[in-house]
Amino acid sequence: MPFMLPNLPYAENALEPHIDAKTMEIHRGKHHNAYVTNANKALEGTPMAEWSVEQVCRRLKEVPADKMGPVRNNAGGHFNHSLFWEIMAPSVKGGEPSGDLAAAINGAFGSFSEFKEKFAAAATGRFGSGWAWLCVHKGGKVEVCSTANQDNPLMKDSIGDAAGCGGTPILGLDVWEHAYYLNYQNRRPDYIAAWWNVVSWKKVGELFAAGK
Ligand code: MN3
Repeated sequence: MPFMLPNLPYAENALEPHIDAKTMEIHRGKHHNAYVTNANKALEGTPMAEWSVEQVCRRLKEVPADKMGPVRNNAGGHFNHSLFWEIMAPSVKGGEPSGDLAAAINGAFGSFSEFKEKFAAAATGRFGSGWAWLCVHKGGKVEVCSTANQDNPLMKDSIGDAAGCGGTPILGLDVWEHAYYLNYQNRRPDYIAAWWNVVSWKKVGELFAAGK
């Protein structure tokens, strides 16, 4: 099965005022759609065309060398954006993690607010385009990292340090300008501060439980 552009689990305007409908429309309908189309094109006729996008990211080094660049960028882009839509939700109003995830965050960073500072610093400090991540390692330890372009931590075996911490991403923030420029222009820190209002800690907690 080729990759498919996923539907949003909410309306395009549901994350307003923090993320506006026009940004959501272009971001998913144009940018994410292009990653899906180009990943399918690059993988066509290879054995990897049958793999899930997570498998493709984890086993990137098995992709034929002449397709490695396009697959890294576009399968990476597909995985990253699919996660991004899922970990946001309307009306969560800046909730907090609970249960085992809260305990893991407090254990790793001291407190939820210290975690947020560290994550925001990773997102703000990413020069150019990329992502900030909260990842879980086997055993349940959580870690913050950042990657450039459409790289992600699943690619650790194939791209080394460019994949950040190498855990399983459970929270990701897109800091490409296309994610915020219409509403926030150059003010990436304002976008990051507003984004906390739409993080679905329920979903992140599910991903933590599945990935630990
Ligand atoms: Mn994007």
